[in-house]
Amino acid sequence: MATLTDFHSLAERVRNWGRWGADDELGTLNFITPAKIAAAAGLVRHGKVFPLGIDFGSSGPQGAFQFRQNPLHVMTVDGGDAKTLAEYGPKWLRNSVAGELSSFFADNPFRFNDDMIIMPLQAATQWDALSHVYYADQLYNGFPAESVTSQGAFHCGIDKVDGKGITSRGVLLDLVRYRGADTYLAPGAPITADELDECAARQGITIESGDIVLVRTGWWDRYLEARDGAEPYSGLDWTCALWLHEHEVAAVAADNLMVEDPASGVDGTFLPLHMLCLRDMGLMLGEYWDFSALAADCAADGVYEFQLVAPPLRVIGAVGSPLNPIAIK
Ligand code: UVW
Repeated sequence: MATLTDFHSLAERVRNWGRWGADDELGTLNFITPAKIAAAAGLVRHGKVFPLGIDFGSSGPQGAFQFRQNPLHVMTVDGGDAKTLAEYGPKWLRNSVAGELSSFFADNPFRFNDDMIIMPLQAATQWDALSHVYYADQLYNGFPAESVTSQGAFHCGIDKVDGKGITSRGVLLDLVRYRGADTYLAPGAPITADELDECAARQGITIESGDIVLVRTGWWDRYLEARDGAEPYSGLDWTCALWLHEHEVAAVAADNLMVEDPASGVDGTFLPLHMLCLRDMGLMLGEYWDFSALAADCAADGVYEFQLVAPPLRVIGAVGSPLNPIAIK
């Protein structure tokens, strides 16, 4: 087991503070250059589209933690309303929603349905913004922790990365096939940097500056069988921070709940890779992505690179965002 001293020494090696200027809030997304984006578009050869988002709804994976709930989808106007309110609305409630709707529906053929969703931004397929995790009272690039207020994050919010898209060359590292696992990686065996290199080599792929690396652990496939959000899993060992740093990876996403392995690996800390990536490196993490269909296609044609298009929602000051990323081959 590593110590906090080991953690701080790795933090020193991977820290990108000041690398792109004192005001920078993009972090490793700076590795995604215009040339990189143009080259990534050139990876589209067949017009095959793979949505990588999970369902947003009551069947989601939340429940393991009390502070996060599954998305709540609520209809605010529906077909029953059209019939009933047209007839009864004005009689029931004047100057009310019912009265307003009845005025839309009465004496004309126009009908519509509306809905809304209530959810923690971290409940399903998501990006963690750089303000999501920090330690020692500082966010990425030294911004003060108190700049994240009840009104949102004034620094390192998800809105700060809007200009980057986010789009780049995506590379899938299929650790399930690499380890020869059935459905998913057995819990208790963190993925090491050597395995990432060996997996890439076996897939015939080179990790390049500005890539967004997708790590398949098979956990999402396991979730769909077990329907248990607390299902144990394996993820990246905390020391993979150095691998991500040395390869100039722009962002990393996984098909599990936290990207990193739940066994911290550092005595006295929780989620050390989160702290190193988000706070020290300025590297965003994607969680609860679904790689099943993409992985099957990559195994079939042997091509593990593609254009990845993964824009977050522009929620001002949010510390994360839901999204439906797509890979295009
Ligand atoms: C935390 O780090 C608390 O959550 P997540 O795994 O969603 O990033």
